Amino acid sequence: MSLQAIHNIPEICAQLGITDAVLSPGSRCAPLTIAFARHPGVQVRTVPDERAAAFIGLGIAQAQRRAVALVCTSGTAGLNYAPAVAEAYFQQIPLVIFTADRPPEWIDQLDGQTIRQTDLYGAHAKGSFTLPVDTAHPDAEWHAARIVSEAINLAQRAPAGPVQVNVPLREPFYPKAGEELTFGPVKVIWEQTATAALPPAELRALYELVRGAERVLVVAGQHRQEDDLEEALQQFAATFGAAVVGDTIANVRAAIGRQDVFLAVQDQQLKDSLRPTLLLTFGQSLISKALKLYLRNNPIAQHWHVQAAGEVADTYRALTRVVRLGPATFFAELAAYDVEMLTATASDSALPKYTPDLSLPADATRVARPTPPPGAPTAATDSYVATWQRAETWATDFLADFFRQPDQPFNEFTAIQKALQLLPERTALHLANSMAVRYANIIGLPTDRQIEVFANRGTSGIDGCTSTAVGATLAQPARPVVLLTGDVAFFYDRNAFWHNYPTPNLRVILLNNHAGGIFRLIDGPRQQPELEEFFETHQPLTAENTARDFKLRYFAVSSFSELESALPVFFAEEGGAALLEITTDSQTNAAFFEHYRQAVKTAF
Ligand SMILES: Cc1ncc(C[n+]2csc(CCOP(=O)(O)OP(=O)(O)O)c2C)c(N)n1
Repeated sequence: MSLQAIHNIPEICAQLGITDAVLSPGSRCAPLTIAFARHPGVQVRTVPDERAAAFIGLGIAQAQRRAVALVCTSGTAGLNYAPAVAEAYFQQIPLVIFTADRPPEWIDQLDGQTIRQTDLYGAHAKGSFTLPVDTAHPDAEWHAARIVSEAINLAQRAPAGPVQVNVPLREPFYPKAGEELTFGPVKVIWEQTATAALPPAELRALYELVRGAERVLVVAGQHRQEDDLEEALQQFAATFGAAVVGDTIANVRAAIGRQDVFLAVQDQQLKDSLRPTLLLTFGQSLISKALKLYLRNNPIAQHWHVQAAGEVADTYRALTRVVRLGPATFFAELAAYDVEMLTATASDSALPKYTPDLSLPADATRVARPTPPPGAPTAATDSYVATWQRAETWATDFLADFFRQPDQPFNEFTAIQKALQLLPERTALHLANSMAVRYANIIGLPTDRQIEVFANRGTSGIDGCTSTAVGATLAQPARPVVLLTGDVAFFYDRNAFWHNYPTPNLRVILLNNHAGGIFRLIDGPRQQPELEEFFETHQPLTAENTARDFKLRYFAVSSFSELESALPVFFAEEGGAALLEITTDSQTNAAFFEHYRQAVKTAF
């Protein structure tokens, strides 16, 4: 049987822009493994635990902003990819997954390592293909190559995501001793993405609607950092007097970010004054429960979601329009249109008039629009923005005072606040589920250091947060990667380190409260007698042995003074991969966090 169709696979990957593959060992996958390992255009790494391998692949794809190939053997190997596949699906990260399989006649015949692999990931993959088993005929070889091109294009097409290619293979699997593999020549199919723009009439219609809206609020969901988006948002906000709000995972540096604090207060007057008439959203999920509930519970006249392609969620039960544009294009085009309007001649009076119903609900407090200063380039108002900014300033000041309090018990909330302040320049910050990402979202990040934030919020699993950070570390060895994680998430995913690739730029901050501390902080489990055994799941481990096993410099702290002395050495560039274990008590953490919650309420 010819294996040329298999040898062509890494060649097609390389030609279509895939530079990295993560392999896991097995014999059924040997032809794929050998082809990838010998192809000069793809960097391969091997990770034995497929769950970790797939999350490492996801971390690499995230960091490089392009698809990564995964290769595993038949049987449960591919099933172990499933958590990362689901995360990639909801976070829209392209993965091309090659699962080796037995030929169809041997499925369900009591052979080992054989399961039903067709469409293995079901609704959590964008597609599933099966390669032909016998590819000796030129048409079959062309068919196989075409499938691989189609799979890669599908994975990368917006919204990006995971795609499975099941590869049934018959023995013999191995080339003869000394046999050289040839890669191609093979035909690939390129898919070109057009940059979308709105037809002029529609752009004008949207412009008029935004211009007519009394209070415009932009809420950014999880999104990659993008300079052109940042710039477009700033222009848009300045032009229309819009407020821009985003969680840490939205990666919009100029956004208002302390909503977890000021929206937690019980002040309906404040909430009314912040309420938009037009809500514009883009990106994926929010961390801030306070913001999500606020938007759900305070009816909004119009909600537009801006997303070039793919399904759109009606997260706030208010969705009235979907705009099929990339967010950077949308915000830039509307801001630019405003400039055109202002420079237009009197013939503009012939423009069609729009009279959108964007009025505030009768019960909302109105905010007066100030007169723009003479000569101002736009007719925008800033008073609505100022209301949000005042809340932001209040919350920032409140937090600074709160964390400065003397005589605090050693607790993880304050420990994180201290650690985040010292993050190195250009850190890729990976926040594990669940309290790590929540604490960081409340506290906020230094704004002067170009920090980019990642979190597995597609499914909010605790099962691959470390592996994802390790993948980022491998993909960007010159960039500091800091993982902030709880102990259950950390010990769950220790196989993230179980491979032979150095990660000198990785710094893991482990918040070890010997439990799933979140369950003591949320209403429901914390009131139950089953809390400790069945929700928090107390565990006695420390990470010292893990650090020794995987050659991570190990720092252990259990007081503020120890933490403060350890942090600069821990973060220092020289020295290599390090793990800082911050040991706290979950009851103290819960009491301190409750103290914070009460302080917010009473301070406002
Ligand atoms: C795969 C998976 N299993 C279970 C959960 C439910 N869960 C959410 S948070 C959590 C505990 C996490 O504990 P830890 O990592 O110590 O962080 P902390 O709660 O202390 O912040 C669990 C079990 C999940 N999110 N993902």
